[in-house]
Amino acid sequence: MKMGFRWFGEGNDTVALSQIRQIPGVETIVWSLHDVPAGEEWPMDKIFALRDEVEAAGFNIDVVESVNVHEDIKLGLPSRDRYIENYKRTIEKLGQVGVKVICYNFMPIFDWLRTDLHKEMEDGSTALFYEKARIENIDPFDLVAKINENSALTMPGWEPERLSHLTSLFEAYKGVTEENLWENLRYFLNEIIPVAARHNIKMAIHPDDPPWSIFGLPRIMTSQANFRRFLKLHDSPYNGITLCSGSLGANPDNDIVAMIREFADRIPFAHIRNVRRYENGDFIESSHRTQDGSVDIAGIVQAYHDIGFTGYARPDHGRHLWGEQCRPGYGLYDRALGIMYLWGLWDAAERSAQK
Ligand code: CS2
Ligand code: MN
Repeated sequence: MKMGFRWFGEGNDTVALSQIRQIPGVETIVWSLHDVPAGEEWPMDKIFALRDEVEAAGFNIDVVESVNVHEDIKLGLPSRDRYIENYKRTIEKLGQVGVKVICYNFMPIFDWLRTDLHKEMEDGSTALFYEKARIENIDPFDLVAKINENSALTMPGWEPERLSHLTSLFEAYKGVTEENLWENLRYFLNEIIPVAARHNIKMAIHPDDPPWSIFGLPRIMTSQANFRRFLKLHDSPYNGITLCSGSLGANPDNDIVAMIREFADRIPFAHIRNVRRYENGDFIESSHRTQDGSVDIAGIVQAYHDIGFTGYARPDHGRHLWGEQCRPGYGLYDRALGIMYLWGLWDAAERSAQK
């Protein structure tokens, strides 16, 4: 297991590379060019600049998260071919600087969705929280209208300046079914995986977060059965998964350990984090420790050890501790604690395997 840490770039992250350097065992910076819009080709000079900065700080740039997929590709519009060409050129360029894994997702409109970015926990820390009932009966067009009337009703991802964009995207997704999304994903994979293979880059799709349909939008990367289907859509070692235990773990039906064992040779990248689920379907992103949440992190690390996992891992979101001001979910302290927990479990597994 190789350990990575997500970093959003100088001026875009409250955490410094020099701080990450002091977390034991971190070799890889998980990075992206966050200012390049989805669908555009990444400029080589920016890639070089990022590489030089990260390497000078003592890390490698093996993992990119994410190269985002333009909505027209997910929608299967004729304009997708142009964006797919750009995507391929970005893969080629990342191959030139030695990138090994590209994480991406195929979620319509929203990436991860939460209702509260700073929900207070019993110990005074805050964490990302999802309130199911608040999302469940929302008609997106209705919500847009309400926020237009009263901007205090906004939710993360629904900031007033995004509303007109959101409205047209929701229009575009009307009538798009899960089967359409599968077909559009297959088309995309058939185009990009051969390019990734030529450059020895493993593509690793991230699960949908939460792993169920929201606002009536189709979502397909949600379960073990669907990941099985995904891997068969384009059967290549370069077509893999970012197995995110926290995203998948929001649904109690998902057995992450079973997924690790079944998909063992197709997981180039692991996101390992916990989530505490409540009876009513709400969940909160608890500490990485098994006892603090509903996901068996100890069992997960043991399973990775058992399969001889040599891929990349990172702690995923963390809580906000000790008054830290940071990007929601991406502070220094809790992710650093998470890494030490993961290493502890890993080393214990290593010891017991040697006996
Ligand atoms: C999130 C996502 O759960 C997560 O890892 O932080 O933003 C994730 O990075 C993307 O969905 C990957 O494409
Ligand atoms: Mn994740």
